[in-house]
Amino acid sequence: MLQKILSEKINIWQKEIHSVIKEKGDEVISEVTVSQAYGGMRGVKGLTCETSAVSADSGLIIRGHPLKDISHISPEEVFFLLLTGELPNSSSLKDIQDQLKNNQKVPEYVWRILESMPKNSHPMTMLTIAIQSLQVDSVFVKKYNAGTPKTDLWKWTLEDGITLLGVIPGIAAGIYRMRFNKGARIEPDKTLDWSANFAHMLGIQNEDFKKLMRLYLMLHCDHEGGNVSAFSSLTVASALSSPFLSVAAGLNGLAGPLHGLANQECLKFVLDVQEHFKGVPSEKELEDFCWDRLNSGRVIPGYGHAVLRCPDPRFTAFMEFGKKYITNDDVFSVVQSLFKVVPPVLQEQGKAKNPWPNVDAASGSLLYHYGLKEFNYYTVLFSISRAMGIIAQMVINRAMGIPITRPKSVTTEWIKNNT
Ligand code: AMX
Repeated sequence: MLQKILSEKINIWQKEIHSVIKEKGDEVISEVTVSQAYGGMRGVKGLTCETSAVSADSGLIIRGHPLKDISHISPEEVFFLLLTGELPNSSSLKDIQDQLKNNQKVPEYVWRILESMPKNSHPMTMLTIAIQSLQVDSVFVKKYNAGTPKTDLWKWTLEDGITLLGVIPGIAAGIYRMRFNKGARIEPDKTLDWSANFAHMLGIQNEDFKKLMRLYLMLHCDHEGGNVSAFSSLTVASALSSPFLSVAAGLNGLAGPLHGLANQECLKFVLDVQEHFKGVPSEKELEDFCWDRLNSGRVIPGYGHAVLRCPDPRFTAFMEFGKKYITNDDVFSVVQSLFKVVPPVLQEQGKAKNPWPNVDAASGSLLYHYGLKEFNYYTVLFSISRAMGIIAQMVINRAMGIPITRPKSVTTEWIKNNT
């Protein structure tokens, strides 16, 4: 059903894009300065992304819906929205949920590979190796090798993408139980939705934690096309590498401390505050603590952003969840106090362009509350969710026939002689 809905839309989108290129192909949308060429291409508009956009003053917008308006929808619904631009009706939702359930079974070779890795491997290394190993069963590769027309490649990208989304919660939960000595793996439960089944396989049998997983896996799904994980995945996919190799490439980027790994740092900071004061400090104590940290040349984790200039709506959604479901928890209380204290401190200091919290300021405290205390696992949760956005972007890029990524680089000598 999803494939049929997409086929119809893709025909329309292809025509629209062809006419945009025909009418506006020579219009200039961005210029590049020498500083930008040396500075990670920050701010250069050189890509298109249909699934989502990030606005400085309102944050993530998914297919035209500001995140704050749709933070209640499930990950399965957001995946359908990312792909098609529409929210699913009940039969489309059931169809996508069934497709995910039909792909829950983790192949035995994945467990053998994971079991043979060093016991202290980072969970993200384990996850991306497991995903890469699934390449052996890639339909995309089989169809490509059989000479499938280029115009059909999106269909096999989608098929592999759904296989991956079906299997990734089981792999991730298996990694958690293996890596942190939680006991035997827990079999999937077909009566549960994608997020609740993941919580079940982790071994955290708490109804509110299942709700948190639904929110967590929805909120991290996509953040337009130029962030490290999406951009890396799409670059690899543009060479027609399989969706498994391409998603693994992006998630290896998410495993970097400047990107997805930042969430473990943020919780560590909150726990340091709690440990330092043996509980929840007063606002004045917290303010002094933050100034001491800034004056010693360190940043306040969880605050600031390269693009946003407002509180991240994903942070707001997590705070609303915490206020609704969590009481008498020192760690969450510290997070709430930091939200009162840090923005005015950063504003007074005057360095950070954005004094507001980002997504990572609250998420760790909620996971911690429900007993998921292994910080270095948190980026795996982010990865399960982000795989949805990456796969949706990949399907659309294949359908639109976006060619291999190949920007032009220049040497410093060239810049000296030509500018
Ligand atoms: N605390 C203290 N100083 C901060 C700050 C913070 N939270 N955020 C920014 N600043 C400082 C910068 O270090 C920089 O100082 P400098 O001029 O001495 O180098 C100055 O303010 C200007 O930085 P900026 O343009 O506002 O930010 P940026 O785009 O360069 O960096 C980010 C953005 C997120 C890396 C930065 O705000 C930061 O380090 N925040 C804390 C760490 C964090 O929360 N990371 C998670 C990011 C979310 C994510 O992507 N997962």
